[in-house]
Amino acid sequence: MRKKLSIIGMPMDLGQMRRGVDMGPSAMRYADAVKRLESIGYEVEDMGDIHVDHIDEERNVQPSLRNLKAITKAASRLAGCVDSIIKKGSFPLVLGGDHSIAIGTLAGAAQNYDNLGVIWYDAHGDLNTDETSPTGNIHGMPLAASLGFGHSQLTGVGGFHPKVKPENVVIIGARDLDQGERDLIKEHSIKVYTMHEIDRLGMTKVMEETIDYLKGKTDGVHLSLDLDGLDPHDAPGVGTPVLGGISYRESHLAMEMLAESEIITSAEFVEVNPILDEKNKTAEVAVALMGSLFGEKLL
Ligand code: 6HN
Ligand code: MN
Ligand code: MN
Ligand code: MN
Repeated sequence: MRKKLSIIGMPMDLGQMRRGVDMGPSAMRYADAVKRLESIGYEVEDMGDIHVDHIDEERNVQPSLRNLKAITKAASRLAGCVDSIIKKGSFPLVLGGDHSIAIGTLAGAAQNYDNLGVIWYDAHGDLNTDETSPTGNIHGMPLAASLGFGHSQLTGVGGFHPKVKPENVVIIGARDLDQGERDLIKEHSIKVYTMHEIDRLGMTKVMEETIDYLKGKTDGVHLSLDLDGLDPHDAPGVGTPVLGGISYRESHLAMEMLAESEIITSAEFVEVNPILDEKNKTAEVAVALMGSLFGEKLL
């Protein structure tokens, strides 16, 4: 029997201030995500996009949590969809959209595992709360919310919290962390491979350690891949680029090692912004990385 994979688009841009990231799912579809995954041997079902309100009813009422209402509404819809995909025995692959969507993806996935692991591949920690955020943008808060920190409307998506435990999280690629995020990382001993460790140890060692760290103690692992984890040279179409990132080749290696490990049970590719991109390059990079994550072989 062929393995099943279900794609859901999440055209969300309310978690940050730049327009265009809501077109990320279209850009990745245009870069032939479905065909690529089918050619690896998956039975792929494209479920289309989750409805996201264009504008929040309470827009700018709460500058420390912009568009809270529309984001939590859409996150709940996504959570239900991800949960049902897992329950029917398929693999959920979510196309973003800004990173606030991870609140919904993780809420849906976590209903199916007692000890969900998370790999957060990102230049940022996304560990802010409304109290620590320098911007009020919710795309900087999804990992905190999933750990149970922050506003109750964010932590409560799906009706339970936390979705993940701090000891089951690994952040890879961090190079822009706010003070509140650093404090949270230290206080809860979250495992982080910053660019320093990636340079120093090499991606092979980083991924070996990550897989070892999560393998024994988790019963499922979600990959949340923010394209800004990569260097802006390789992935220019993102809203919050940070120089000195992970290369395209290192990222392929990371995905290939995850494919071999067979630990990943759900995934999302986020922050692709076609308006800021160069000829759909970032969407193409995302789809190429999906190829490696799902076991594409050169020979
Ligand atoms: N992302 N730390 C900054 C903030 O606004 O909280 C940037 C967050 C970026 C979030 O890239 O998913
Ligand atoms: Mn992010
Ligand atoms: Mn980021
Ligand atoms: Mn920052």
